[in-house]
Amino acid sequence: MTFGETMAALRAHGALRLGGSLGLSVAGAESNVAIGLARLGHRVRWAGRVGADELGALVLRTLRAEGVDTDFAVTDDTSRPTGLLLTEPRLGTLTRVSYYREGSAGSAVAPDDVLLALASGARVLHLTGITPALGPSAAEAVLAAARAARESGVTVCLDVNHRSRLWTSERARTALRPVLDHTDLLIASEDELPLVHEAPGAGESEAVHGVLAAGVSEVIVKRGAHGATVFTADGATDRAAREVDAVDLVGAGDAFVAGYLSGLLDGADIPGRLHRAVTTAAFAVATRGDWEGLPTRDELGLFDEPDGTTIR
Ligand code: KDG
Repeated sequence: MTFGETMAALRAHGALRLGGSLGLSVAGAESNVAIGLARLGHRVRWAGRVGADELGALVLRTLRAEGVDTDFAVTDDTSRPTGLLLTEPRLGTLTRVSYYREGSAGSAVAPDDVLLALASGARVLHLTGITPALGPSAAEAVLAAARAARESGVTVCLDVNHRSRLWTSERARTALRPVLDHTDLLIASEDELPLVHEAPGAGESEAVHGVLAAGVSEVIVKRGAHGATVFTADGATDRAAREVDAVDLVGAGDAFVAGYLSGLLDGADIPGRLHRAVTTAAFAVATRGDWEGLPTRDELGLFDEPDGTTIR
């Protein structure tokens, strides 16, 4: 299960200040992971708050259509709206994101919302470092869920997912530190590692070993086009990325997480989880949208087909 803020997403085809048409979809790191897992055939629940508005209805309808369980999602009965995000492609695969999410329903997610959802059963709880940046009750919800999950033997996965538009590195470090005490799997990109390891100037290996020593059992470092490495007490496992023509990088990290957790839920070993993770990430990179191009289980093998194949 997972929870976080899912927003309406308006996607421009060019510079926003020039106007023109926008495509309406939904976006949220945790729901991207939920959709990725549902497409791969896993049972997955998303909790969180949406506004009592049409965009909230769009979020819930989209998640349900993708096979994600939204039974514990809350429609906020105050005037808080569903959050909004705008994206504009600026230069090749460089995308600019603008948020309209302050005071949103999603940012008001509270411990009770998510503890109920967790109590109905889960093998894995997936959290991101975006949620605690949204406000005090969202930060409490993350910590309470991580603690409750750990106590009941649910595997806790935390993706650092630093959003510098939402908070500073210092605030992120302070909020994530206690969550780390209840985390089994930590996922971070190379530049996010310093956020979870305090020693100033520490290199990657020192940071990873510090996190492992603090009780995290797997540290998964994402290296974008250079693949990923998983560190455990037994050593490191590297995996190259799959080669694709990149068209849209947004959502690639979430796709990676969906693939990794899918492998974990299937009982795959670390190389098997990494293989699935780089495959789902490659689908996200090669297609437009944060989650729209994610593969179903049947489609995972498409990457092994020769270029130019037509499936008839
Ligand atoms: O990882 C992609 C997400 O960034 C996107 O879907 C929106 O959750 C989002 C965020 O907060 O940026």
